Parts: sequence; C-alpha cells; structure tokens
Amino acid sequence: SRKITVGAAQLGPIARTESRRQVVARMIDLMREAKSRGCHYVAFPELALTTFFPRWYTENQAEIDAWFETEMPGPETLPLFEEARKLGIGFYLGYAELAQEDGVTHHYNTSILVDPTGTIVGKYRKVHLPGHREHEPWRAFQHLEKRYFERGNLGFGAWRAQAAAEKGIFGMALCNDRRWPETYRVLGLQGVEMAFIGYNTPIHYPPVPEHDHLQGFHNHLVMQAGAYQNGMWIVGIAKAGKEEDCDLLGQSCIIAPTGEMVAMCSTVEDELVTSVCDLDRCRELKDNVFNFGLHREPETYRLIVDT
Ligand code: CDT
Repeated sequence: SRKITVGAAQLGPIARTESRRQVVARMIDLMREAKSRGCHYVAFPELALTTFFPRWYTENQAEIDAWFETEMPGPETLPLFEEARKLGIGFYLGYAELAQEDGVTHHYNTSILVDPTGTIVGKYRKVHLPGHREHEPWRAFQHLEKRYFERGNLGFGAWRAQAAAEKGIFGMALCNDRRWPETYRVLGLQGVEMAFIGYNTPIHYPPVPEHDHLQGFHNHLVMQAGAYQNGMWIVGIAKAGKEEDCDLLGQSCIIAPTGEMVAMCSTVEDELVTSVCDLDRCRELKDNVFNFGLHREPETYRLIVDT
C-alpha cells in the first residue's frame, strides 16, 4: 500500500478588508494542525488569499489587479512556504495570478502544488470559467469570472510528487471545473491518483434559483462520480460561510476512488478534515471496471472533441 495522509483545510469567510497577512496566518494555523494530525499534504480553497472578488463589478483595472498576486511566493505568502518547509508538509493553494507572458499581462484563476520541501512542482490555470462578462444588476451579486480571468492556458496537468515514502500522481482543478466530466477524464487518462479541487460556490444561483437547495447535492454528486469513474482520490476544499452577504457552500470533503465520502467538514468556518488515503486503492478501479486500455472506446467518442 502507498498511504498518504491528506487534509482538506476549509476556510470560513474572508472579509473584503482582511489582509493577505491575516489570511495567511489562518492558513498557517490550519497547516500546523494538519501536521499535528500526520498530514503529508494540506489543501486550501480556490482564491484562498482574498474574498471572492468576482461578486463585484468594477471597470477600474487597478482595483481589480489589487486582488491578484504578481509573484508566488510574494512577501505576504512567503510565511506559508516557510512554514510548509519547516514542517515538511506539501500544499495546494488557489489564488488570482497576474502573469507576464511574452511582455503581455494576463489574469488567471490559478492553483499550485507545493511539495513538502516548499518547492512549487505544479501550476494549473482554471479552464471552465463560470458566470458572465458584463454587469447584470438584476442579480443579488455578480459572478464576473468571465470578465476578470482569461481561460487557463496550461491544460489539465499531472505531476509526480513525493507522497509519504513514495511518489504519487497528483492533479488539480478549480471549482466550476468539477462540474465537467472532461476535467476528471483528462486527469484520469494521465493516471492521476489524487486530484485537489478548491471551490467558492454561492448557495444562491441567480439564473436558476430553483436549484439553490441542490448546491450541496450537486457538489458531492459531481466529485463522487469523477472519483469513481476515474479511480482517483478527490479532495474538495471550500471557502465557506457568509462572505460579505453571500452564502458560500461548505461541505469540504475527501472522496475515495470508490466514490465513497471518507471525510467531510461540518461547519462553514475554518475547519480541517483529514484522511489516510491509500493511493494503491486507485488500482481497484483503474485495473478493473475502469481499465481504460481494456474497456474504453475512444473511437466512438469523437463528437466530444470535434464539437
Ligand atoms: N468559483 C466558481 O467556479 N463557482 C461556480 C459557481 C456557479 S456558476 C456561477 C461553481 O461552479 O461552483
């Protein structure tokens, strides 16, 4: 067996006025708790360093850019990396990334995987950006990810990283990505054994409020199906609770490759849940019912990629 202990470090609401330094201090507390419970990795939510700013419309680019990180680690996030290195714990972190590529500025909704030596080993930029581009005043709050971010340009990667004594294959996704089966399949095709998925999910969905009561159900439905159909562990990490008058879903969880829920948060505050995850259990699925080489029929799936 290849057992790795993992923590889902849910964050409660982050106030608009809360500084990076304050949030990082909360994360360090959770990281220390994770270490004390034997974790090799601890995972934080999407856009973990700030409030979920796409809920506000602004045309002031400087105001928008203030939510973004220009370096990782930067002066305010360095303590998180230093603590990880000191404790010997890896982590997954979501943040807004302001990148310079070929002299052009880009805005991405990004996550990184940091190994237990404090080294960034993987980067992912969110592909499925939900919401809308223009101001829609009829909504109780905005969801302007399509305005403030560009679609990620790195695809869905897979990284071999130290996991306890041996290496594991890790993947990343962000929030709305988890609703799309293609996300998990592209990770599964690369042999991913554990995927980290941070999220900020408002309970109220303005275009179809009839679904508000289903947010928790849909959250788990998609991640449990993705885990099972691809034989991988999934760690789903929420930013939860009432954040600036917007209720965000909690229920951060760790899901086994069988699709079973093995740990789940029960508050909408800063909370850590952990589980011992045997990466070899992925084989129960990957070698059998979801043995892709034996049973998958990609020739008949062309419509999926051609349209
Ligand atoms: N952050 C994020 O992707 N949230 C979306 C909200 C629903 S679509 C407006 C989600 O899929 O949870």
